[in-house]
Amino acid sequence: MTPGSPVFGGGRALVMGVLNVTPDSFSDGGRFFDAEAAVHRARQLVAEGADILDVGGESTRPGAAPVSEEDELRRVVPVLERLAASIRVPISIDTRKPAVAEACLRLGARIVNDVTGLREPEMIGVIHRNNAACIIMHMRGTPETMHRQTDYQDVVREVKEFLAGRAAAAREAGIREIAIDPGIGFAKTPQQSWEILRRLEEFTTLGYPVVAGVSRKRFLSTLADMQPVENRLEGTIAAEAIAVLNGASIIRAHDVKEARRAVAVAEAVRNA
Ligand code: HH2
Repeated sequence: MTPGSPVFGGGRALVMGVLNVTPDSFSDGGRFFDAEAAVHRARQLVAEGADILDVGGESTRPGAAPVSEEDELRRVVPVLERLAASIRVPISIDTRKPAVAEACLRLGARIVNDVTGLREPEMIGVIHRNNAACIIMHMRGTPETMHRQTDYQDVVREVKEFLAGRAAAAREAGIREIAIDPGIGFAKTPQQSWEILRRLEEFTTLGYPVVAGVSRKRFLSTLADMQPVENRLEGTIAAEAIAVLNGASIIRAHDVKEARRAVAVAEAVRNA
C-alpha cells in the first residue's frame, strides 16, 4: 500500500482484523502473545480478507488492569517491526498512550485507534506529526471503572455529541482522515449497546466513516445460548451484518472470513 493513500476510502465496507498481543484479552487472551504467533495470526487475518490490521497490546475489557507503557511497547514493537514492511494492508495501533502510538507510527503503522477518544493531550499532536489517520472511540472512565458509568438520558445523542467534539478537535489540528466509533460495550449497558446498533445510522450524519466493534462482545450474551464467549460467532456475524446495513463503514472483527461474508450480504441488501 502506498504511503499517503487514504486508509478508510474505497467505497465498500472494510473489515478490520483484531490482533491482540496480550495475555488477557477477553476472547483470545494469550493466544497471540508471543511475537511469532502474532505475526502468523496477522498473515492469516490478511489472507482471510482483512482490509486493516488492528494491533493492540493492552486489554480494555471491563475490569482490566492498566498496562505500563514499557510493557505495552515490549508487546507491540516486535510485532510491528516484523509486520510493517511485509504486510500489504494498513496497520492500526489500538492504544490510548501517545508514546506507544508514536513508536508504532514510526515503525509503519498508519492509523491510531484510541478507545479513549484522544483523551491524552499529546495524542492529537502525535497523529498529526506522523501524518496518520485516527479512529476516535467513545468511552467513559477507564476499563476498570467504565461499567459503573452508564447513566445517559439518550445514549446515542450523548455519544454523538462527544464524537462530534473530538473529531472537530482532531480536524482543527490538521488530522485529515478520521473515523468515529460509538464504543459498543464501553461504558454501555447491554441495552444501550443494542440501542446503538439499532440507531447506528444516526452517527453517519456527522460525516465521518463509522466503525462498529461488536465482535464476541458481552452484550450478545443477554440473549439465550451466547455464554461463554465461544458461543458468540453466529450472533457476532448477525450483528456485523446489521451494523453495515445501518451505516457502518468499518467492522472490527476477530473472525475475519465470517465478517467478510456478513458484510457482503449487508452490502448487497443496501445496494439492491
Ligand atoms: N473493542 C475492543 C478493543 N478496541 N476499538 C474500537 N475502535 N472499537 C471497539 O469496539 C473496540 C476497540 C475490545 O475488544 P478486544 O480487543 O477483542 O478485547 P480486549 O480489549 O480485551 O483486548
